Amino acid sequence: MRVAIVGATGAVGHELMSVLEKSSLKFDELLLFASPRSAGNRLMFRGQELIVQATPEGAIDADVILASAGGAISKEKAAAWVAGGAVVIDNSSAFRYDPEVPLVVPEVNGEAALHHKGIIANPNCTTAVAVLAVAPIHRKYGVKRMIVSTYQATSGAGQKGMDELLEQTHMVLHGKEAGNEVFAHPIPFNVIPHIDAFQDNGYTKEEMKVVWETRKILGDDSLKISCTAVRIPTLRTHSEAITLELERPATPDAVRELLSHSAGVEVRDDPEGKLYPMPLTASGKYDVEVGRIRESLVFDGGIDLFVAGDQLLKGAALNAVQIAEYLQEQGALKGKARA
Ligand code: A2P
Ligand code: 11C
Repeated sequence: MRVAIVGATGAVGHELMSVLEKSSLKFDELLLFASPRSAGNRLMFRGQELIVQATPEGAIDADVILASAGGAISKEKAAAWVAGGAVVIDNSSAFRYDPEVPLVVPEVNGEAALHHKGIIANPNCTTAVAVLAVAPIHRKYGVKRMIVSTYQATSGAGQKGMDELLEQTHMVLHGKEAGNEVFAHPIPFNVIPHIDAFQDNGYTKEEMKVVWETRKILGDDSLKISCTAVRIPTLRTHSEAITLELERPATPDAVRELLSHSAGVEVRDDPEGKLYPMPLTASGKYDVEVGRIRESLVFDGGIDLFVAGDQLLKGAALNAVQIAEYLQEQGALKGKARA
């Protein structure tokens, strides 16, 4: 069994390697690919030095390809990777809305992965983090309407996003004016309600991804969802305030109890003890923290909550590796014979 990472030198690539190191996925060899700029770079994996290769034009001789080099690369190359016999687990948005491509969060709809035709899509990180908390509530109480406001870390824009936060904060602290290249405005000491391109309806693409992807993962096109996505000056972990209108009334205690048994979720909810989800505590964690669970003051029987999830992990690298693990556990991932 051979696994390849395309985009190994990026922020998600780095996390993919660290998640794979600890993963139960059985494989014999890991291949690393990035742009030609990184060819020849050496990265450590399980005590061994691996050499990064330039991503080839055509097929890659691997059984699983974890792609995290952006949508353009995935669009250009995924067909050749699939034709070469690999299962592609794609982190980009390139194929998420293709009805032929399953969009998978294993704790929620893992079974969908078994119906792939070569490509499985990993959701947008904001969606993945939200859906872990919302899916169990949806199953038990039926979500009718969902309103989300996000607080998204700079690593959502990759390594260059984190670099811009650190470099520009340093500028401000040394009395200089902050600039911006990655973000629409200077990010230090600011919040920016603009992630990805504005659409005709006034929402950004990031906000619409939450709408489209949550519906696809939960398998419910009737769900009404609205999102405001905001970039904040943190390094990692996306936080989200979520309001849910429900078909059947829930109580905060019942939701706390339900989520305390839900996979991928850590209930962190003791306001008196100053215990609630935060990037400071959620970063580096596999589980998504959920807290501030309370009765909605707007929707009778509805629920308000706050989540914080390390989006480089559950929103990207961890989810991708979990999909591969799930396929292997189900006997749906086999290495091919090689000379
Ligand atoms: P490189 O480091 O060589 O530029 P991030 O999301 O953190 O910005 O990372 C993007 C990842 O995608 C990096 O590993 C980057 O490699 C890789 N990448 C960028 N352009 C290409 C390309 N044309 N072919 C393959 N990989 C690419
Ligand atoms: C961000 N959520 O925080 C975005 C990054 O669709 O995979 C992930 C984009 C995507 O900027």
